[in-house]
Amino acid sequence: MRPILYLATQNKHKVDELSALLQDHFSVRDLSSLALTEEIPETGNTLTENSLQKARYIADKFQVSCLADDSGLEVEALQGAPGVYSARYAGEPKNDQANVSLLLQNLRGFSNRQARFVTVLTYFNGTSYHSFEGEIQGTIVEAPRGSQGFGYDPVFQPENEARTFAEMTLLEKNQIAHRARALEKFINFLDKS
Ligand code: ITT
Repeated sequence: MRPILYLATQNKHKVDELSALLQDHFSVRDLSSLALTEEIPETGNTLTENSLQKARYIADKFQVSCLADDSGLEVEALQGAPGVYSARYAGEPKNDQANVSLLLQNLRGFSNRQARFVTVLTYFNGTSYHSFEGEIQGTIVEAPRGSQGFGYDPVFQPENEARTFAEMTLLEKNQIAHRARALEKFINFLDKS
């Protein structure tokens, strides 16, 4: 029987992407079966700190094995912004469209559109915490394209691709993206331990 793994995220799109990649290894659960009413806090200064904080929060509160995800988009011409502040780039409450609009506005006039997406996954196995990082390089396009995915997907075009992430299916994105690359490291770790 596959062990149960809770996904310590309140982002439904992350649940979809992670579940598709984890189904052979775990019986994956989202947080809907746990009595969580508040937002999971993320007050760290780095993706790694936030990822660990989210995993700890769910593990401490519910005593379950879990996997947390903190991700960010780092844009070269903006000195790495929005980075760890990607979710709230345009302020509270979190809003994907407002974040994308602000990003395009702040990049207006820049010829350097180089960016990278990074995910840090943190796994709690019942006794210890383990983090795994994945990244993908790409560029920020001039105007949003595509209707799939979420967040910054309509403006992020991965390297060696003519489409943005939002023009790809979930399966196509999952073959190359930052989250999938972090997850591959996690699976390798599981296979070795
Ligand atoms: P949880 O904290 O509950 O996991 P969140 O949406 O707040 O969910 P993050 O703190 O990791 O997640 O925020 C990252 C931001 O970057 C957020 O605005 C996302 O929409 C965006 N983002 C994360 N992964 C992405 C991806 O694969 N494609 C596009 N945008 C993404």
